[in-house]
Amino acid sequence: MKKKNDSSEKPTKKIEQLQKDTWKVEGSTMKTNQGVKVNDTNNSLKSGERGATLLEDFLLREKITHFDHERIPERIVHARGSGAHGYFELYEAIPQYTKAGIFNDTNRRTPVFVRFSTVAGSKGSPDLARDVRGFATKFYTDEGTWDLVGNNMPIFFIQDAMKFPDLVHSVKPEPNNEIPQAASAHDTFYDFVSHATETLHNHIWAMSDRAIPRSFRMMEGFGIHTFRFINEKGESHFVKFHWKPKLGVHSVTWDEAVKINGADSDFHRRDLWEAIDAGHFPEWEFGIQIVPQEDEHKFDFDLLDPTKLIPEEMVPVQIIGKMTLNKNPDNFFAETEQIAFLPGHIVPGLDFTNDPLLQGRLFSYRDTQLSRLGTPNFHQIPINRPVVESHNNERDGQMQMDIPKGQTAYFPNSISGGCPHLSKMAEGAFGSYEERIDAKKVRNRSESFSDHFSQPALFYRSLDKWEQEHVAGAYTFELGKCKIDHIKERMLYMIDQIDHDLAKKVAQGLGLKVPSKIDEPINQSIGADADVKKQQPGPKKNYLDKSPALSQAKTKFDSIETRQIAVLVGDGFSMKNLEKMKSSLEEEGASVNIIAPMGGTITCDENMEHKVDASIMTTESVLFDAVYIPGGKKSINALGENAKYIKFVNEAFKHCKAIAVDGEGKEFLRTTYAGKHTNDKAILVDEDATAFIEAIKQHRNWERMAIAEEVPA
Ligand code: HDE
Repeated sequence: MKKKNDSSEKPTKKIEQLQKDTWKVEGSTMKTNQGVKVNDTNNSLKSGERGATLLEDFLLREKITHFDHERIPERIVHARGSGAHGYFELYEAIPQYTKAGIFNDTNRRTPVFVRFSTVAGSKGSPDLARDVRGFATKFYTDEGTWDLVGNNMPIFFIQDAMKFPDLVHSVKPEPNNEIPQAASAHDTFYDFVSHATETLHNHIWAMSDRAIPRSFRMMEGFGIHTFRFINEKGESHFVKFHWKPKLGVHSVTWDEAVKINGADSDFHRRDLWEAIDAGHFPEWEFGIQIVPQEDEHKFDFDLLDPTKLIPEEMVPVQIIGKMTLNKNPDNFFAETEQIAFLPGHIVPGLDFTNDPLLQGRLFSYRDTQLSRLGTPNFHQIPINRPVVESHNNERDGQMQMDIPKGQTAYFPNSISGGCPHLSKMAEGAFGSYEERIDAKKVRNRSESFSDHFSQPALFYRSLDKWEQEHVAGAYTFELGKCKIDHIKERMLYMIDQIDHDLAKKVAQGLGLKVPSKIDEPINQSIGADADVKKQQPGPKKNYLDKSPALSQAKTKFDSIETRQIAVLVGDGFSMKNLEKMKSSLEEEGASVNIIAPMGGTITCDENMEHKVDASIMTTESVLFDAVYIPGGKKSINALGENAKYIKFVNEAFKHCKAIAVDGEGKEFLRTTYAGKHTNDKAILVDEDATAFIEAIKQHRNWERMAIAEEVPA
């Protein structure tokens, strides 16, 4: 293991520097942007008390003009996002693979900023849209900034950058009426997906529970493309990057997602903010899948094809580090909105591959920042600055925020002693892997990219029964929202290529039949002169029966940290019971919320007042992970008088959540659907906190799914 610099003090200072408050409000005086003290910011300058406003009012003009220009263009995709600061720590140095400092010094704490996002919706769209989530990490390393701009699914929809505008235009609101917002369930998207079969793998992931996460903190992250590591000897290894959340991978149900969007459209944003604010810092372990250069062609798929994953059962993920997010931004706009991620930001020891999607991204992101942030100097915005000094001969441009000194802005020069001077590779300069290239210039797709059905089928086969049910439900919902029959039928044909039972289920839900053939060519995402036979999706292969790592049923179920527990009470609840349950839940890191008929305070059976967290009229069952109803006769009578409490518990039952009652709570339970199923393992009557905690750890009791359907939505 190499120790490049002394670590413990310096890196912490860097994190502080990056996370420090540069803006102090306390004790400050209001001044204009030119530093002039202001004595009235409430009234404009007028010709007489009731007269016209004067053009000379520079105070008014500065304030209003700045306000008029407060918005910048939102991101074309990934507009809706939330971010946080944190740091990355390395468990194990890997000099055999890469010379990158961040992967060689276990004493470093590398500052990071992470932005999570949905893809399709506008900036103000709700958090629980069925969508892929962006998972973009900026590592402020000692050798320069590295951006790992990934998603929460390990593959992408398309294989070539050329198709990105088509994909995005098809999923965005339809251009004639700008409907629907943040939703893929419409004709143009399925028209595209059903004609471009390469999309089917990412599409089935988008139909799975991965597309409706319980929390950003409970999502995996993936770099998706195959990248390269380069070591000191100049040797290359292929690498795929993984983030594994410490809290496991968990999702909500579709019925909940729809309701959460109404009850709290900031659900994910709030969840991340509140967890960090409360000191429950989210953590992800960092993993790598390594493929030696000589094994490039060993697989049944092409490593350069971003619609394919390498099953973990074939190449294990080696965990080598951990990321912790420990600080919310001070200002959403300055940090989360203005952060600019570029897949082209890499550091020595890393390199790209010829993945044609990655290659296109290397162009696109710089271009997008120019239009979004309006200047080639976007790297000078505080959140985008590297933590190391940078010098070169780039000058001027809009919004130049530095004052470069000296007579020279060119290289070579003698006037400035040749500075800034170049570095040798041995001194840590960036260098590309010297890949041999000897090829014809062509515009087509490699035949090795033509297997479009094997991996969607592997994914579906690897899911548990309840996950498969959710996938079938999602396809049925999405296609049910489409209006054009030939698109639905074409899509059913495609699903049939993935899995026959799945196609039958979806067809039944749609009231249609699975067609046995469709127009040729099946894949129409090809050039006009392309050899159709070559471009057809190849036959479905079965190189692995199942990949358990793809299933959320195999995730971690060992913590209730940050889980939101609703406690339903009226005046007169049993304080003894509540206190006992509350302290056990809080000891495990859960958050206990008192939900009473009204806000303010509520009185327990020992005549003490307790603070109410939310009145039943202002909250919803879908915002919580589990429900507890303590005894107390008067309290239970009050719950019985309010239909919303019954709805609350019925919904918790429908969404397969843990429900615990004690004392007279049993009587209330009888008035709900849950009362009919007390043999359910996540419905706990008069049991102690340990049993309830175990049930919450399981996230949901999916065995309840079939009977939960009885409960009206
Ligand atoms: Fe992006 N993508 N993308 N993308 N992408 C953007 O960049 C683009 C792709 C991803 O939180 C934009 O700064 C093209 C793959 C994330 O700020 C834009 C292509 C993956 C984010 C853009 C892709 C992603 C973006 C919009 C095909 C997963 C949000 C604003 C060649 C590996 C980053 C911006 C953030 C953002 C273009 C494909 C992930 C327009 C042209 C594949 C997480 O430049």
